[in-house]
Amino acid sequence: MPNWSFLNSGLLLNGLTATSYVNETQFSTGYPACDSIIHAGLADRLLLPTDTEYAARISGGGTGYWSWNSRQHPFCIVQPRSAEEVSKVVTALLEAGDGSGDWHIAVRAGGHSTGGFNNIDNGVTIDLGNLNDTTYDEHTNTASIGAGAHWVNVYHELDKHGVLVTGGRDGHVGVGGFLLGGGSTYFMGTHSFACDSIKNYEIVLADGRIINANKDENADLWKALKGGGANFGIVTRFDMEALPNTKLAYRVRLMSFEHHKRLAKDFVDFTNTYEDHPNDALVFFMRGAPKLKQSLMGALQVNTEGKTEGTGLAKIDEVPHLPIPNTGSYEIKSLYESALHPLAGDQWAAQATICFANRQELVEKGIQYHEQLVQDLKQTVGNNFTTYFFFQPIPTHAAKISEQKGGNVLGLDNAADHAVLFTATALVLTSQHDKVIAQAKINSLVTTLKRDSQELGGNVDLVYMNYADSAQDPLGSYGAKNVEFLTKVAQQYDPEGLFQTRFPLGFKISRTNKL
Ligand SMILES: Cc1cc2nc3c(=O)[nH]c(=O)nc-3n(C[C@H](O)[C@H](O)[C@H](O)COP(=O)(O)OP(=O)(O)OC[C@H]3O[C@@H](n4cnc5c(N)ncnc54)[C@H](O)[C@@H]3O)c2cc1C
Ligand SMILES: *[C@@H]1O[C@H](CO)[C@@H](O)[C@H](O)[C@H]1NC(C)=O
Ligand SMILES: *[C@@H]1O[C@H](CO)[C@@H](O)[C@H](O)[C@H]1NC(C)=O
Ligand SMILES: CC(=O)N[C@H]1CO[C@H](CO)[C@@H](O)[C@@H]1O
Repeated sequence: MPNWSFLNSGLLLNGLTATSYVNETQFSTGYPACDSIIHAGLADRLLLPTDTEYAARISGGGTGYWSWNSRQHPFCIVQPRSAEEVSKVVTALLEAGDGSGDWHIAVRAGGHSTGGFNNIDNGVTIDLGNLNDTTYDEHTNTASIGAGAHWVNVYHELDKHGVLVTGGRDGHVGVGGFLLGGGSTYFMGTHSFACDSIKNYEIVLADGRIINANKDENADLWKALKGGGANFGIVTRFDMEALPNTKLAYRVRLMSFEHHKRLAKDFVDFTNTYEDHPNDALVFFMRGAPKLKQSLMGALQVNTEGKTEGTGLAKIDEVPHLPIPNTGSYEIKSLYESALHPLAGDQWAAQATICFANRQELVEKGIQYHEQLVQDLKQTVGNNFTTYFFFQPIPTHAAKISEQKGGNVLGLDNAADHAVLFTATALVLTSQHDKVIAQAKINSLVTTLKRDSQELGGNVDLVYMNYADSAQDPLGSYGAKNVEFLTKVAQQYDPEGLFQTRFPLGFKISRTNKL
């Protein structure tokens, strides 16, 4: 007798979770790719569009994506809980088809990137959110961190052991994407990029193998992963060198626009002398909004040893700040506490980045272009947007620290000048159309500023992956030698190029504008 029970269960997905299908192999989710996960024994790791958690995972709020840019709707979301399960998922999905129908695979860690790299409409999203364990081994002073964790949870766990790692500043940012792109932190002056403190990567390759990459084992892959992005496999765990859990001196100050020239100079001086005060951190920023008469100038000021006086920030401290609640005075707090107030997302986000040499006239141009952008967006986008421009120092001595720790692929090794990492961001509430307008304005502005830097002899090639728009070429910016190296390593660990083709999202070495 044929079993017709699917008429009132399997065929109509209403209210059913993937688990119901486990023993009913004649029924299909409707997608061979999702069925392949069931056949691999991972039905209860699957979220189908009919599951309530599926919608929650895609929307904003606590568990969703940071920006609306990532609200694609995959065939299904798969949430592996171990490296072994990631391996099974990768193998099942790659065997499920060749993608000739143009379905592909996305990988999500913390979900904070804004380039549309972490979710997919036609395809399956591998969600690493359950790989969120943090453990600490005091014998080796190593923190082992799951790729899907958020920094605030990492710090909370490490706090219990009296240690920290040089991770993200905003606690809700994810570990995976952040570390694969480099990682700019409060510890730039003493430890350079976050990726430079990674001792070992556990990674699942396209052929399903789970391997380690460190200075002794697969050392070429270890180096390539330090800034090389999602080109080699899925990293499941990062083992990082831990530091004593010092208290930070932390404050955010907002200042009147009238001080902008003075602040540009102070920022440049801070960067020029960074090596002499390496425990300080400064993120200089601007904030604009349609209702503000003038943009605000801002400084996020940190000393990682808890000092509030006699630091490299003393000159900036002389600029008076505005009496705005929750800003102004120093707080002495742990890295965990400082990560507790993430920047709210739930908007469309437009963003692009370049670096330039640490020259006051280039910082001032950035400031001037910010004011133009705000006027432009008032005309085009209207009343619902916020702009942020960020300026962060990358001193030449940081590259030397990276080198001592085994080197990364960002291409800063022989930098003659201190660099300024510049990011232009606009958050838009109204529509995707308005976001595209804002993105075009930002890309045009960044192109102009790049040209200015070239004309003034202040060009720095680096396009920092973690802030880059999908139209930019961060991997290409690392220089010919690094592009060649990354190409070789990708070919060695993924000979079929599956992380270039079946995992097409993000910055791919095969698509780099070769120098
Ligand atoms: C509010 C905010 C604050 C930020 N602050 C900082 C900062 O202080 N310093 C800084 O450097 N950057 C910062 N960023 C940028 C941030 O580093 C990037 O957005 C980064 O991509 C976030 O990582 P994620 O895991 O959350 O991202 P996701 O969007 O989940 O991942 C980003 C990309 O990496 C890939 N990926 C992620 N994990 C893996 C993995 N394990 N294996 C293979 N591929 C993977 C994804 O497929 C995707 O393409 C900030 C961003 C925001 C929105
Ligand atoms: C599948 O069938 C086996 C054997 O009949 C049973 O033990 C198991 O519980 C079933 N699994 C599910 C998820 O229904
Ligand atoms: C890890 O993720 C699970 C499932 O999303 C969640 O319940 C748990 O609280 C998370 N743990 C940590 C330490 O963040
Ligand atoms: C879509 C949206 O958020 N629209 C808002 C834009 O701003 C005006 C004025 O602040 C609001 O009234 C709208 O609701």
